[in-house]
Amino acid sequence: MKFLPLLALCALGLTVSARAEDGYDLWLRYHPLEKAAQSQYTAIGATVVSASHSETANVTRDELVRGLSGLLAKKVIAREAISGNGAVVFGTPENSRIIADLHLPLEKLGPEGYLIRAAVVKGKAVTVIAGNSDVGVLYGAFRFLKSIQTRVPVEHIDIASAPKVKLRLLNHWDNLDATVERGYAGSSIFKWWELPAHSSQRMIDYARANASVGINGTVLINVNASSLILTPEWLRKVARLADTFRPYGIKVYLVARFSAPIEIGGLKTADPLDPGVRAWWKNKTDEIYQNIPDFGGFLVKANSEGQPGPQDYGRGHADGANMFAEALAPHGGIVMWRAFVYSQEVPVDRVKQAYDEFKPLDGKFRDNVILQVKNGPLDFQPREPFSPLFGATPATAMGMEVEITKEYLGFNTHLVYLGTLWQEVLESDTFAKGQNSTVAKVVDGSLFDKKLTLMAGVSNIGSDRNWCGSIFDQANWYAFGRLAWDPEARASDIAADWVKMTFTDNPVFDSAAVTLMLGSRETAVNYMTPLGLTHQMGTSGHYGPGPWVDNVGRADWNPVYYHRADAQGIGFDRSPSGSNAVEQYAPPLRAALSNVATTPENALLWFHHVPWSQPMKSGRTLWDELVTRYGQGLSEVQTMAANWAKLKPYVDTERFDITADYLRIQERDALLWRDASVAYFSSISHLPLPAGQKAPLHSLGYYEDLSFPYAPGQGAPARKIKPPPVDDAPSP
Ligand code: GCW
Repeated sequence: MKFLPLLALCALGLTVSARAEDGYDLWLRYHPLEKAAQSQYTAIGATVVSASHSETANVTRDELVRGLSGLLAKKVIAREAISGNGAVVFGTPENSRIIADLHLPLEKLGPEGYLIRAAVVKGKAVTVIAGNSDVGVLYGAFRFLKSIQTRVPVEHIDIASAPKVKLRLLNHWDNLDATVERGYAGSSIFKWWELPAHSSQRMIDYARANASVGINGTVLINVNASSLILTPEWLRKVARLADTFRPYGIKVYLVARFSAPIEIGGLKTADPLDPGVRAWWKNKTDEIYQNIPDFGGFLVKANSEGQPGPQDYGRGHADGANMFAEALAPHGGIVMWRAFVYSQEVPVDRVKQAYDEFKPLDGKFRDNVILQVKNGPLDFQPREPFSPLFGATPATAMGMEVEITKEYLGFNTHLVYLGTLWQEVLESDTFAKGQNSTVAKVVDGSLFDKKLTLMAGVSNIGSDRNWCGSIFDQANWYAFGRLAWDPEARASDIAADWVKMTFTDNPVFDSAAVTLMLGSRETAVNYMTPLGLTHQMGTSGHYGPGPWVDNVGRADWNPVYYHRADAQGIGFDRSPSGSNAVEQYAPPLRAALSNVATTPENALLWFHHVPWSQPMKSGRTLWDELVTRYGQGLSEVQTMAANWAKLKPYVDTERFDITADYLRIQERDALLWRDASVAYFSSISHLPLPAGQKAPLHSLGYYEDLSFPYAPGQGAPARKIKPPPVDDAPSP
């Protein structure tokens, strides 16, 4: 940025960073607050006080020193005793005399909660950050810094917070060769080749960022797993990472490939009831704990999409899960057993299959097993109803898995804030125990009084300098952590905090950026899959539109399976006259969803096959409404891009530009989605476009011929390569 314009902006009171920012610092930038805001915090002195030198206390101290000196633009030093007013004192009653003597109400905060309070110690005004464990205190330190980053007054601060969910985990779908399944931010951040000799600074920064939002565990490898990770050489690599993450309260977990006893153990079977197999897993688990004493446990994808599992031996999911549970129990480890199972051999509506499989197993799992259920019954679509498994298994611990990486939502280039999607699911009422039995209450364990609770997020982190492939995708990592801590938190509050911490505290910028984020998911639904349509993405890559696709080997991987459009209408009949998937929901919902008139329009085509002529709330017919929604999605992206352009004066060049460029890509893609979908469905409905709606730019054949063999995130090399049409072919 040139000198003169910068001066002019300063004169206008705008805060623009003169140096380019690449996003590496995430929401932990700690740039000096504007002068006016700094004067709010003059009571905070220049010392950080702790008597503890545990690894976690040391990183807490360093974070506070770094944060306070950055934000308040002054020299802050660490001490062991209070020397004057304004000290920030942190610790637990065990490691700090000062905190013990204050007799703070810490009992209800559990092992990871914190209390931040203004207090007077020996006549000096101080701020205390206390908890029952060092990690709780670390979370408190991040919260204190957040208060300043978001310009909350702290003079009379009195905040107590404890996580409502026990396991707040990232799931990496990272392969050992550094590719990332469904990853759009470069290659894996885990440099297995260099481990265990070298663990980079980036691993520390990764742990810091996770701890700052309360994430306390990470599954390091893809659920489509390699057994190799369980061999001695690789376990040493894992142990080095565990050592790096430990000070930040982050445990490591691994995926257990069901067939490992055969692949690396030399056994003839992996039958979970075979004594030799059970002994093998017990020994393997003991070996893991010798390397990593606080190892978290196993995540397992079994009998799903070609992965091996207990059903290969005629056994059930509970047999498989309990075998691991038995091996882990003596060490305090847990099993996360995925409920993402479906089979084309089963002639049942795919979205019913997980419930059919697991509902009868309720109560059959050991105490250290938790079922990990995707938020919706299908597969991380732009919109799905909540999975009917939530609320259906009172005797089984159940956690929720969401996808932070945007496999079905335009990868890293589309701006889609997922906080609103997850909030919509979490606040859905399952009616499992009458009204207000929300999914959040299943997830936080309060509905069925469960102690083992879990939120898992499929990571969007990669080797890109900005971590997530785009600046706004960082918000999804941030929001995941916040919602895992408190599943009843509001997506709008989270977005507002993130914007202030990531960019600036300028009300003009903040309100425009938050508005952009809050509308973005509905916009994507509109241009991709409006009115309850689902899984209309092209084969394999899942990026662009492919509503015509009907040639993939298994029926339920084809978009035509899901939209079921014909000359009469469109949608999947899941009412009692159709697949009757509605029966899996509790009675009041079941009744409402069985009927077109009482099904929310945003889920209409998920539950019903509806005539094109059906009148909608807008007064339009279904056909006209569908076409209108696609167009609306496109025009909303155009508005997003125009609104972002207006924010240029408030943002550093690099972060402004990447976002502006990506919005242009999103606009191009929204047009493609709209035109391709309208072209295809017109060919089925044979109806004219509603007045004012433009004809697609190209013929249907043009769109059908597009192919994107190199779309990232697919892992395996492209199966079919076709040259793109010569004219203005979009690229993925
Ligand atoms: O959505 C599908 C993805 C697969 C993924 C699978 C799963 C890891 O397309 O890439 O595999 O879900 O969740 O297991």
